[in-house]
Amino acid sequence: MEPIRWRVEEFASIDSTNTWLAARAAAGEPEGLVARADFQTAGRGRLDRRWESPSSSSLLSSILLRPKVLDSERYLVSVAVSLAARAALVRLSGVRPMLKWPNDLVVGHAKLGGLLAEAVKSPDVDLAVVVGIGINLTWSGPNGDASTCIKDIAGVTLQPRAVLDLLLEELENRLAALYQSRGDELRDELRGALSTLGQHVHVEGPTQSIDGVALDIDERGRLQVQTSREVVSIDVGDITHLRVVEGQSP
Ligand code: BT5
Repeated sequence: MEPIRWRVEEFASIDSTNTWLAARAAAGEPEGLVARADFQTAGRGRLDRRWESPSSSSLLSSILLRPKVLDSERYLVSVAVSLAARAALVRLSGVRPMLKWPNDLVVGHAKLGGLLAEAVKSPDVDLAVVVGIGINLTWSGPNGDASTCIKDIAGVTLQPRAVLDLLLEELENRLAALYQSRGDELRDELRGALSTLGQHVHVEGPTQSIDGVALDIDERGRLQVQTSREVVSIDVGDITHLRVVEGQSP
């Protein structure tokens, strides 16, 4: 695989790095464009949720990829970004966050960061995926004990750009693995990083609500949940409609 040529555009303030990058993707921008902002006036989470962060307290970034993978493996693109972020944080701070299915970086039960992946279709070019990531570095988030930051955990102040540069380096390796080995390596790394596995989960969706124990993810990234009656697959395609609440290990 040709190395990706990363091109980082930095902003003191922007509405949302995902919104900006999605517009560039729709206009045909090649993969590798990355946006990073000190502040977002309209930072977005999934659905209509907001992503909040005082200026210069977090990594707020979005990455444009045009992955040549099967539709069923597209979820591995944001998995690759989460795992790359995790590896970068370990190297810079010693903090090893876990991943909470489908899109959170957590330390214990506290949210350290989140991902927002959006597909952008435009004529005559490969499908684009914009993966946005927010990681709290020096501000512990809006939700008391339910959110946290690297400074509170490890006592170190990381620079957002340094985290981003290392994240992109780690991402390159994982994308190469994804393109070469059809995702097996990434799925294995994901299994080792998912705090959700082995936990009691309560999954709320638009039409159903499920309680059970998270057993595994399958090859399409679906969470396998053992309920009292059967094993239910929670589709990663529905992630924007689902909330997973983790409980105690069984
Ligand atoms: C996410 O959504 O976790 C995805 C967050 C993605 C943010 C990045 S920043 C760069 C890029 N540009 C954007 O506009 N977005 C991306 P979700 O799972 O829906 O979680 C949102 C919920 O997390 C909110 O409703 C709050 O409860 C909580 N929250 C908001 N800000 C937070 C923060 N800084 N730390 C921890 N939790 C936060």
